[in-house]
Amino acid sequence: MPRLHPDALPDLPADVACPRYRREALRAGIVHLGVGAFHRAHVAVVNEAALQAGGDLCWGTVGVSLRAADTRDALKPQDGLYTLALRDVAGDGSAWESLTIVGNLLDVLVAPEDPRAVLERIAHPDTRIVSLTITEKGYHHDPATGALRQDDADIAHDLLHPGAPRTMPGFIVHALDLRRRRGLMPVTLLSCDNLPANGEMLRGIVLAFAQAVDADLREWIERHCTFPNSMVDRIVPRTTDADRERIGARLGVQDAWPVVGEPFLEWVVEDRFANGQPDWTAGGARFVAHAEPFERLKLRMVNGAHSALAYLGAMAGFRTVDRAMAEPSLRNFIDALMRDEIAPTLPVMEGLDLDGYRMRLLQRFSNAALQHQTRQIAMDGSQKLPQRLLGTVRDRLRSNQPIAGLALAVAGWIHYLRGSDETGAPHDIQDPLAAALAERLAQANTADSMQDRVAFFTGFAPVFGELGGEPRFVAAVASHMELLQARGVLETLASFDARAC
Ligand code: CS2
Repeated sequence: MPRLHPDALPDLPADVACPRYRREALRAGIVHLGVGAFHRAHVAVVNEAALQAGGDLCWGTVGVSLRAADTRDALKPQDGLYTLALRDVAGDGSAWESLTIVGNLLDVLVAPEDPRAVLERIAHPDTRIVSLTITEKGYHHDPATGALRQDDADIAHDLLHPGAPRTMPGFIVHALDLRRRRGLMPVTLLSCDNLPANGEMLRGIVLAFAQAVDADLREWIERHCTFPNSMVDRIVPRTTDADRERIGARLGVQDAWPVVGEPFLEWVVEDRFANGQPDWTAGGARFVAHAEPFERLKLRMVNGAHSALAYLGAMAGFRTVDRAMAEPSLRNFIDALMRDEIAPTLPVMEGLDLDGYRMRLLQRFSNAALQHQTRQIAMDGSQKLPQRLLGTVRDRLRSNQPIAGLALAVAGWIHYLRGSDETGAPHDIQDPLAAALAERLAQANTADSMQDRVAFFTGFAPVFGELGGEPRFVAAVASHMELLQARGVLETLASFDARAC
């Protein structure tokens, strides 16, 4: 089968949407770090809509992979074109899919192959926005406090090697230094990761790194660059070979790396750009003055519930989120967790129908056309739990409210860390802190009582902060751990009492 390529566009089926703007005239106003599936199914798609609506052709994108060459290798022969497949289940239970060819990715740079090219791209006069989806661990921060980990070996490397960095802070700060020295315009640094106050956090990390490089540079960045907070939402499972085959068959050409997502999309961005921005409202984005309430809503409801479902679901042997949702006890638990424990901690937001938001989420999680793997969401728990579940726990402890469901979700993570599900199937613990967590767990398990084990484990400050010293939290997690270990997830859920802790 021939490859997807600009020359193949005229012959694609009529129901496949294709770029209508003059692609050959696009310039790269955006450099995107972390050009994975999420970016290609979210930010790039909204950006594409702005171009399709007649937006300025200065807003093409150069993507950067901070680690692997696979995305570049897949997309280069396709001249950067790829397919977005939006999937859902129709009323009759059959899966449907709409296909769009996305064209605003002009090039993909692979940072380890040529770090200088990445620095020069960020320092290019055309570059006006540097956006990021590098996942939580790409920030090299302490998950509990959000501060840059100065003890991190790669950060130490990047401070010493301005011409060949490895990390996001290294690339951004050293490239901004080039811009400053060359008298170029500042840029907007736009985090699109699932972190609370992601722009503020990115700012803190970039400024801390810059301070260690040169205090004047820090001041230049602080004065001229902006770091808007943003909330991003779309479920994007990992692309499978089955997706590649099905999409290729429909296109009549082979796409080596299409991306698959749900139809739902939200993007709320603070309107603080240092050097202009595309009209992303054409693709459904909203510009607001303060994104933090939206971020909190999303991280706690969508991601908090998602992680709870992933750990408990995976341990009960459910491979996909929709299968886990088809188990009534899990669905009811997730619904109750959102309604009774998470929603009451959220700020009042004008025009938000929180019940409707929750019902919609239950539907989104039940989308069987996505085949979203519970293990994919279970990854990197140490980086995800603080903003997804533990902030909510803290708020509820402070106002003396029950935390039984949240504690069960946290217990689900600890249960998952044992490395095999309840059917005996093993799973890898993929987490940047995996070694430290394994050590902590092994030591915890030498204690006599479950209470002491959980107290020791949750004493791990990089994840739990001070929470390990909260007797109510420890007792609640310990009582669920007893049940999970003795009887498993489904029986624990059957006897779950929301008022118990
Ligand atoms: C998921 C998110 O993998 C995960 O941790 O919870 O990627 C989730 O699908 C998105 O944030 C939804 O917007």
